[in-house]
Amino acid sequence: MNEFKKESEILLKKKQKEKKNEELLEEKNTKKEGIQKNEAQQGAAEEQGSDLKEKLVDSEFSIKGQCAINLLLTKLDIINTVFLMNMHRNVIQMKTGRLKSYSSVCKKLQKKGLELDFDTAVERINDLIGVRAICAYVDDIYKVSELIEKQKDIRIVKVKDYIKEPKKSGYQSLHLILEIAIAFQNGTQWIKIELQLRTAAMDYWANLDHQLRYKKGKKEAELIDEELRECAEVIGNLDQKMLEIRKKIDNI
Ligand code: 0O2
Repeated sequence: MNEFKKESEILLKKKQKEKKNEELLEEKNTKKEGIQKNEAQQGAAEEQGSDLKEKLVDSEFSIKGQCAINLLLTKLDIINTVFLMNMHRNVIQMKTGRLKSYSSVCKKLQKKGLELDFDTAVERINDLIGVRAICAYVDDIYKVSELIEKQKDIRIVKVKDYIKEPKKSGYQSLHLILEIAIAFQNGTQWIKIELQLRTAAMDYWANLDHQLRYKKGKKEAELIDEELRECAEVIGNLDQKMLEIRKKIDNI
């Protein structure tokens, strides 16, 4: 009897193991199918947007976009130099510019439920052309923004102050959606460009959050999301504290 019980237990364990393996295999295949489906959808969408690619990449638009980036970067350089002369410190610690990649444009249009065409992209996406400047302190962000707003060859389209009102994710930055005048072959052209201004601490946070955004939808990501929200609050408080200390030092 005991012998029989032992054999039944072994058989039961074997069956359980086989079932678990089958479940694992099924889960793996479903995941693979999901990835393949997403890739196929993305591929089809990008195919549909071939006119978009032609006009966006290596095009007149990208040349003008690069000019707008260079011009704004130079303006930021000048602003920093003026502050350096007056305050003896670098207000802008780092700056970069980029043209949004074709696949990011497709993803953003799809996310907004828009047609994959060039005119829609130019009209509805603010950051096709973008510059990011990292400032030392929160008040520096507003000083730089004030000087940018005063420039005669810059028009302010929209200001999004995610420092005063952080996003639900915890994201903090000041976004200026601008139009900048470029002297081109047949006269002046106004090019839309987004300037993101943030502190080094906000940038540190945003870079990590950006990595997580590619993993959204997974269970672990939700928990990390919450942790990141908490960190954003700590970073906001830290930026304020650092600013208070700097002001005290300025007054010595
Ligand atoms: P990527 O890959 O960084 O370029 P709207 O202008 O209102 O129609 P949009 O463009 O989503 O919609 O505006 P929003 O929310 O101001 O975001 C513009 C950009 O700010 C984003 O571009 C990001 O670069 C950055 N951003 C906004 N929210 C977050 C956030 O929660 N976390 C991080 N890390 N960055 C954020 P993209 O194209 O979404 O992304």
